[in-house]
Amino acid sequence: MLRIFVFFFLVQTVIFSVSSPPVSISDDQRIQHASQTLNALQRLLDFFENDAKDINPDGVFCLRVAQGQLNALSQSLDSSTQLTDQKHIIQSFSTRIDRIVKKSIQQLVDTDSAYFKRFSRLISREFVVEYRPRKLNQTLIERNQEKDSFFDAELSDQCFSELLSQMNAPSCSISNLCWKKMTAQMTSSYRLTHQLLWLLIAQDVHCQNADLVSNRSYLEDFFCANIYEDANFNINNHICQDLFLEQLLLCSVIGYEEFLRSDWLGTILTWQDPQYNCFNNASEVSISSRHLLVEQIMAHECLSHKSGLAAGVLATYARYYLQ
Ligand SMILES: *[C@@H]1O[C@H](CO)[C@@H](O)[C@H](O)[C@H]1NC(C)=O
Ligand SMILES: *[C@@H]1O[C@H](CO)[C@@H](O)[C@H](O)[C@H]1NC(C)=O
Ligand SMILES: CC(=O)N[C@H]1CO[C@H](CO)[C@@H](O)[C@@H]1O
Repeated sequence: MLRIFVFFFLVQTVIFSVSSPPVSISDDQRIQHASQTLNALQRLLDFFENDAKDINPDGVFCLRVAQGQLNALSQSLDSSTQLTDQKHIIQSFSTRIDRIVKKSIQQLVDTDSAYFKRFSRLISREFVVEYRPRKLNQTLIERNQEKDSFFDAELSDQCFSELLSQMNAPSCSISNLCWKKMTAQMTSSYRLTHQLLWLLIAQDVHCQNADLVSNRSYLEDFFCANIYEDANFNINNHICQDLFLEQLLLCSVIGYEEFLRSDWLGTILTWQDPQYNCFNNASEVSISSRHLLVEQIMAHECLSHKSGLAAGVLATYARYYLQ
């Protein structure tokens, strides 16, 4: 309680000094939500810092996504006339993530070589995608149809590798198989989120493939309209917390702000372990294979991927409230 109060106090009066008095209740609420979010993120980073050696590549990747969001927020605060991050808290969180990730990468180099090597370029730096605030397009929702949730992890990894091997290359080729699988309709669950993730990774590695560039905006609209339906179902039925966090993270980092609902934030905050500050609930976990976005159990039954996703989600909410 004290801690929340202290942080809240800092956020309101020191870190984010508002140049003019808040004009509406909603400005006030925004600051309040942001302080709750940053407080939760700070505790989560405490957890990661204490157990950095046990974070798997998937958890590291999510922390890089969180870092990208924090860096973008920090830049926007630097040029803001309304809010000032006087103690550079946002930048210090980003620096902290960098330190945590470097520690865990040192460990991964030794213990997880093949899988780690495949994705080492992806997690060597912050993850950056364009944030463009936009609305969901309801007409793109595929209703009352049988969807395919089968997730072929090997194929998915292969298509991610295809992109990563062309990082910053002047031209970028995509195999027919990957294009077909990664843009297929009528999919759901992790299969669907990984189709979107593939698009985001393409952007992060600056893949300038013509088909991809001309269809990106439509595909993002299509994926996120359907992911929203899926996410809403999961949270309303109290199932699949990890999948829900992944759905929220991937669509919100590119600007589908309808995902950043304050009632959803409230629910997510209740999932954080009050003692260990991580995200756990191992009853949901199925550790099938070592492919991108798989789970690993850390100290105190904490979950690496789920806690990483939560870090990304909290950073994205903070950006949304403060930028
Ligand atoms: C929504 O998607 C439909 C179908 O692709 C398209 O015709 C329409 O222009 C889109 N609406 C918006 C607002 O983008
Ligand atoms: C753990 O996950 C299960 C299945 O998703 C869910 O029903 C349960 O409420 C969760 N428990 C907590 C404490 O969140
Ligand atoms: C391969 C593919 O689906 N390409 C489409 C990309 O978008 C253009 C224009 O929007 C379409 O004409 C292509 O068919």
